[in-house]
Parts: sequence; structure tokens; C-alpha cells
Amino acid sequence: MSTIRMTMAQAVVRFLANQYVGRDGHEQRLFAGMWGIFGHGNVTGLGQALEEVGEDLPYYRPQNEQAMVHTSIAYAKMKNRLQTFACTSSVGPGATNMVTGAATATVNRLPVLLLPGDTFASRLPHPVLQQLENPSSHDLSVNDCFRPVSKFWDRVNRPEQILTSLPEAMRILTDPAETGAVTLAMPEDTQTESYDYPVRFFDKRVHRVVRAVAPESEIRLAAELIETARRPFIVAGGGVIYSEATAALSDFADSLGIPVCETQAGKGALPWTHPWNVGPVGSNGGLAANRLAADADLIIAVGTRLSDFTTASYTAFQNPDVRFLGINVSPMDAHKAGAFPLVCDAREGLVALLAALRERGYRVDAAYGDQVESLKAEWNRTVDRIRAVETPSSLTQANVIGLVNDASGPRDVVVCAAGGLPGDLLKLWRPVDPKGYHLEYGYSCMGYEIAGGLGAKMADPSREVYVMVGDGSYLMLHTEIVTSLQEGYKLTIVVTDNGGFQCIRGLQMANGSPSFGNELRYRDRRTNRLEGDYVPVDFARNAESLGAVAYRATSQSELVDTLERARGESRTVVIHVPIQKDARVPGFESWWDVPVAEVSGEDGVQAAHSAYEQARARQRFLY
Ligand SMILES: Cc1ncc(C[n+]2csc(CCOP(=O)(O)OP(=O)(O)O)c2C)c(N)n1
Ligand SMILES: [Mg+2]
Repeated sequence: MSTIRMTMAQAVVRFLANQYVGRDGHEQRLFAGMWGIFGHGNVTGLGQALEEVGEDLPYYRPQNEQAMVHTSIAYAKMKNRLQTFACTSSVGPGATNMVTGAATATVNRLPVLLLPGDTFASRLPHPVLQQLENPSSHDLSVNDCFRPVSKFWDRVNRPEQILTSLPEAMRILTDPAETGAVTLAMPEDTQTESYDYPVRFFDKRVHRVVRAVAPESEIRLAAELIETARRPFIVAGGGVIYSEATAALSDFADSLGIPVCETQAGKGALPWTHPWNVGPVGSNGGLAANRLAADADLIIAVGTRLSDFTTASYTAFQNPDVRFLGINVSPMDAHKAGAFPLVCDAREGLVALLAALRERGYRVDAAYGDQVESLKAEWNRTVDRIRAVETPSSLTQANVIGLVNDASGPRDVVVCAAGGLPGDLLKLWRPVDPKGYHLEYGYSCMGYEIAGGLGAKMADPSREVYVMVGDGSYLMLHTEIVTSLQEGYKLTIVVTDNGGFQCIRGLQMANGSPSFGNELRYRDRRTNRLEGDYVPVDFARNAESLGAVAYRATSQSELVDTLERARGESRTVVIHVPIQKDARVPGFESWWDVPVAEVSGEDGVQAAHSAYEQARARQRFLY
């Protein structure tokens, strides 16, 4: 067997550069490159190896380790999970900065390979700079924090361990049911140690992403279940988009007369104009989908993890006889809500089911279709009304969403993650392309927005990327603006500034408390609370100082004008839009479970607790 002597880090890099993914006859590299911030723990190991390997595995430098993980998974999301990045960090804080990114990846089932530097496998110089010593075990480091947020975790204490660790890591990353963050902790001395690696280890490998099919017997039973339904209702999740099942879903809905609602990850699966697309469901859902969900007798849940925002904390489905059919590559998701499970690829499942139902001549009663049509028309009018600008000199967030949507092209992408924007976008944005609506609403991580926008743009530079971000999220993490300029990827970033964490303040006040701790205000020394004037952050000047093109737009005409100018720019643009602080998009016959104090000296809280108990009466265990 021929071997080649390399350091462990050199071998890792060489191996990663030779991994490919194949699905439906298309093949591409699994890794578009490696992000990394160097320090001790990776600069002389992986850093040296990356420099030597050159363009076979391009290196990118971000400003923040958490952000580089967001960028990587946003890229993977745009690529339908068929491509991602690896991320390397130094030991200690560089590594733990990635933990939040790892959780974001794993919650959203998006692949990313994390290679945090670790302290010495030899232990000789311990404690090293940035090492957290554990008095009960020398086999623990801060990298053990990645265990619960990773789908696979290993510490590579000897150079030959990668011969088994890396193939397993690739298996998890490329398996649509298992994918998420994979963490291989890399002790800094081991990275630099050499070994005679078999040359064959570095041969090109194509990881086949096979579309899992359900056995015919299960398809038949599922078809029989649908046949008994008079008011079936499809929930389209992110899995529909990842498996490129959008045409199959459209066919399925059209042919059978079944309405389709959308989750945050699934929005865009059908264009908003599709006759069977009844819009968003759940806590942030619209009128049409929420009414249909309440009466549905069969929920066909396709590629969704049925989060509380989708199920309205299990108040969305009020038909006492409601049943679930789960179509999902992940058995855990397919079985949720006591569903009849079809553990398979979304496209395969929908195509097979449609064939079976066609054979049986099944189609839902036309009266149901009439109801769908009129509810959809009513919902469209509602969205028009909420988006319409009433006071051109003082915009609401809903107005801004409408104007950005109107200024964007059909293939453009909107990116968002946290605050009040995701709920408003779910209701009001009108996508026409399956990749046009990019929401990280699994972990809803403040700080994902700009870093994620960069990943989306890198994945498809032919599209304009609109990052919509609240002032709170912007202040938490906006420094990847610099990376977007450094790498030449243009973003259009719209900052909706309402003076703080207004969605949380709204939640707080709707539950009986006075405003407390959520606004960006000076401390009032008399009350010792944050109740003074608003802190006047100039987001445009902040962005300008980083090198971006920056505007401030306060009125409708200014925003329309700056969005037009932004289209013509070649580098990142930031538009600061002050918005009305208390103007909110209403809810539509839905609810979200946020527990309220059972006892309190405040009347408002007591009243809110009674209302909470009443609302809970609609909650049901579905099993
Ligand atoms: C990392 C992180 N910390 C805390 C939260 C909880 N949280 C959700 S939204 C929000 C406020 C966001 O403020 P902003 O971006 O200004 O949006 P707004 O609420 O004003 O719409 C907070 C604190 C979160 N989602 N992510
Ligand atoms: Mg805000």
C-alpha cells in the first residue's frame, strides 16, 4: 500500500478538498472552502496546511467565529444542503464562539464541519493560554460544549484517527436525515504531527445523496388515509425545498384539490400566486391557512419539524378527529403528532402518493376548493391592506417589507432570522422563487442576518440579496459587512430601527407588564430605569465607517429612491430606516405559548395569567 507522509492538518485539508456530493446525476464539491480565524491552536496546524493546499480548498477570513458558521450554513441552505464550508478556530474563545453557530446549524438541519483547535493531546505544557482547566478530568476541554449541539463529535488525539473520523463526519453531513453541525476537535499538537497516510484515502469520493423511497405497502396505507379525508391540508416545510419537491407539491395540490400552507422554512415552495397556496400557518400565520387548519381532518406534514410556531403551540388543529400523515426523511419528524409516518424523500413520497391516489380517482369535494379560493382572496386583500402606506412620512415595518418586496426582482433573496421581522415577513413577503425567502427561524439567532446574507450571496452571486435586520440584531452582530466588502459580495441591508427589542417589549406588555428593559434608551437616573431618551444610533454612519454605501430613508419616497440606487451599486449598501415603534402587524386567530407568572402583585400580570389559562384550554396533545 503506498503511503504519503503528511501532518494530520495537511491530511484533513487534502481529504476535504476531494469530497464530492452527487444527487440526481449532478456532482459538486462538498466543501466550497474553509472559513477560519487563526490563533494558537490552528495557525501553525490547519493554517499552515491551508496555505500550502491553496485553491484546492479556498480559505476565507471572517470577523467573528459565530458569524462564519452562520455564513456557512446560509450557503448550505441556498445549495439545498449539497454544499457547505468547513470552519477552523483557535483554542478557547475562538472555539466557543462557534457553539451558537453549531446549534443554529443543528436545529435547522444544515450541514457544517467545525474544526475547533483544542489543547495539547500530550498535556505537557498545560495549562496553556485560553485553557479552562477541569479539576475532575484532564480529558475535558471547552470543546466538549459542542457535544449536545453536534450531530457527530470526536476529538482527534492521534493523527491516524482521521482515517475513521472523517469518513463518518462526511456520512453525517451528507445524510439529509442526520445532517447538522459536525465537530472534530483538533488538539494543536496533533494537527502538526505526521503519519504515513494511505494515498487512497485522498482519492475523490462522491457521497451519494439517495432519495429514500417508502415501501409500496406504506404508500398504499397512506393513500387510504388520504382517501378518507374530506378536508385534507398540507403543511409545506423546508424539506420540500431542500429535496426540490416544489413541482411535485404543486402537481399534488392541483391534481387532488388540497390546499397548501407554508412554514418559515417552507415559504416559497409554491409561489404566492399559486391557487392552492393559502399562505402561512400558525402563530404568525394568516387568516386563510389558520381557518383551514382549525377544521382540517387530515394534516399532511411534508418536510416540516412542526415547531411551535407552525402548530400554534398545538392549538392550530381543532378538529376533534384530526389525523396526521408525516412525510419526512427524518423518522423523528415523520412520527410527530402521532402521524402515520412515511419516512422518505419529500419528492419521492409526493409522486408515489399522487400516483396511488390518481389510480383510485380521489379528488377532494369542489366545495372545499371554493372555500379555499375565497379565503385566499380575502388573505391577499388583507396583505395588500397591511402593506399599504398610510403615512408616507413615517413608515411601519409592514410598509418597509412591502416596499423592499416591490423593489426586488423575482429571483432575489430576502434573508432574516430574529425580532419582529420574521413574523411580519412570513405574513407579508410574496416569494415567487423557492430560494427567494431565506429565514433562519429554527434557532432564530440574532446576528445570523448579515452573516447569513453573505453566505446566500456567495452561493448564488447572480441574485440580489436583501438582508432585513432589526436595530437590535444589527447591534449584536453586523461586522460581516466588512467581510462582504473584503470578498466583493454585495448585500443590500435594510435596518428597521424601532429603538430596541420591540417585539419582546410587545410580548412583555401584551402579558400585563409595563415596558421594562427592552428599549435602547438612556438610563433615567431618577427611576434608575432605561426610560430616558432613545440612544440615537446612526446606523448609516456606522455602516459607512466600515466601508459600505450608506443611506438613511425615513419616508416612502426616500426608501423607494434609495432601494433603486442600491440596485445600481456594486458594493454592500446599508439603508437605515427609522420605523414607527408601536405599529404591529396583528395576529390572525392564532396563539403562541409563552407562560405567564401564576402569581404577581401586578393587576396586569394577574389578568394576563387568567387569559393565558383560557387560551391553554385550546391546546391539545396529538399522539
Ligand atoms: C442571540 C439571541 N439573543 C436573544 C434573542 C431573543 N430575542 C428575540 S428577538 C429580540 C429582539 C430583537 O430586536 P430587534 O432586532 O431590534 O427587532 P425588533 O424586536 O425590534 O423587531 C430578542 C432579544 C434571540 N432571538 N437571539
Ligand atoms: Mg428593534
